Amino acid sequence: MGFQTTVPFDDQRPGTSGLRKAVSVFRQANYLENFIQSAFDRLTGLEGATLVVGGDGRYYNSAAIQTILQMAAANGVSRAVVGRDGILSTPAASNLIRKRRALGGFILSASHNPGGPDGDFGIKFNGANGGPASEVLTDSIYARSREIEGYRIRDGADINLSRLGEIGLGPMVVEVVDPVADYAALMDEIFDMAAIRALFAGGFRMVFDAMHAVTGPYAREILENRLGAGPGTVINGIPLEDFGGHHPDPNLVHAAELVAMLSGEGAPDFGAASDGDGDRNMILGRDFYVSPSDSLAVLAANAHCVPHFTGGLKGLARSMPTSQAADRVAAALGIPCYETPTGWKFFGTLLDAGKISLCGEESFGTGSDHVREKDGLWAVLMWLNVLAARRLSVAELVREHWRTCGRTIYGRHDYEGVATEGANALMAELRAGLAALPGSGLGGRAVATADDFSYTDPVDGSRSERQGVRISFADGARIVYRLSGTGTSGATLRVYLERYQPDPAGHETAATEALADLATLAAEHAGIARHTGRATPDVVT
Ligand code: G16
Repeated sequence: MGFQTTVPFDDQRPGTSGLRKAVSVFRQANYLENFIQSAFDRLTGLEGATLVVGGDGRYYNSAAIQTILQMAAANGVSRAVVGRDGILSTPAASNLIRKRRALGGFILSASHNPGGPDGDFGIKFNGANGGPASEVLTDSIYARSREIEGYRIRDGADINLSRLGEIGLGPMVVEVVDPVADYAALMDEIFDMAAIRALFAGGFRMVFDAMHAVTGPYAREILENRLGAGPGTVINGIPLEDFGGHHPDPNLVHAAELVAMLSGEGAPDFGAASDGDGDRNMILGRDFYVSPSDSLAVLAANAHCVPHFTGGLKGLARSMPTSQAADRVAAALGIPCYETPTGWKFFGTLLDAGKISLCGEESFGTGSDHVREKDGLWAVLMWLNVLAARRLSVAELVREHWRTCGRTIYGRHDYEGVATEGANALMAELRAGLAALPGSGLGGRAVATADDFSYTDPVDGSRSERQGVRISFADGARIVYRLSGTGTSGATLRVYLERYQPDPAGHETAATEALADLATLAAEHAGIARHTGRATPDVVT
């Protein structure tokens, strides 16, 4: 055992989803150790506890895990459960924490951000419920990281993480487990696997793009081996340290290969993709894109087809910038719909308290009470189970939904890597102008309400302020502005646009066209070009 001195770091404040930085930042002397020891210092019950450790396999994953294990052993942890080769998707890690009644776990990933030596790395601590740590805990870890003077570490050789089984590491046992087994077993419990198998046996074809990220082995086992989807269903299925040089981000821009495969005559019936750590999802039908907001609404409306939900849904939740399509389903079902700040942790308290069964975000995240993270493959299986029960195509199912609940047309414009000063000035100006908006007109539209979203958690009473500027119009349209919490260079401005069409039949316009006026209005109102020097967004989804 050794005690090493360290230096406080002032840049270890976690963002929306843990600490995310360039690999070069993480590789500075003592940087990772500083964060891990700060977490250990702030956790209660560490002595004798079980910890889960794993990540998405990106560059620096293995080296970081070896350090964490030596530090865990030196800090009194009695068992570390690690995925083989250091691999665990984020939802699989959440499941393992819950199943093993662990104190929590470290999940190593920068999610959908690019990887490799010049890419990003990240780490977050998830607690005993399997979900991201509360803001109170992450703030306290951050505070500790600014005063810490040393860390405890064992001085030992790296251990072999490729062989399943138990290995002693000083006083601690390291248990290397199959990363897929427990997760696949959980999926078997939730879904009508026989119905999905019958769907594939009947000739239904799909493509799943694992984007050379963590879900490849999970998707092969579940879709190809267990459900009988044909070999080759999973593309880009081998996890690579640099994701093949791509952004492992399942959206229309970064999953362009999949989008092309799903278009035109002879295309498969269904397409899906997941991200770096396996918690995001994108859903496509033949020549048809399902926005994440619509996906949540359609799944909620059809959840009764899935064995896990036959007892009905307790409630729904969506992040504030996610469209209000889910609210309309909740109203029709007579159940509550909660609006939370961006960040999966806000769903955790609602799920733990049994207030909601399904939740989702516009940022390609959908999930339920089965774990405490969003879950990409689970969302794909939800769709497959619903399609198997309803025997409709993806497009037919969504259009049926629009006929019943109306169509909430949705789009997001991202301005990436803009100067932080300009982005902050833009938000400050928007905030300063909020009070004058309600009751006035903006671009010929009557403004109903305008505010900077704040949230009081209905379970633990915690308060989150300044979560994004939202302007709601009398006709149901909405513009939301917020700065991303997951970027690693400069600031990313996100502008979220939505319009409601109660009766879309016969005039189904493409979302970009239907939202064009609102997009211009949003850009002008915020002075985006003036503050950022950008005339157009980098990514439109
Ligand atoms: C993370 C959080 C999500 C959140 C997203 C927002 O996703 O887990 O709950 O919606 O960030 O990102 P931003 O702040 O950039 O809009 P992930 O998949 O990156 O872990």
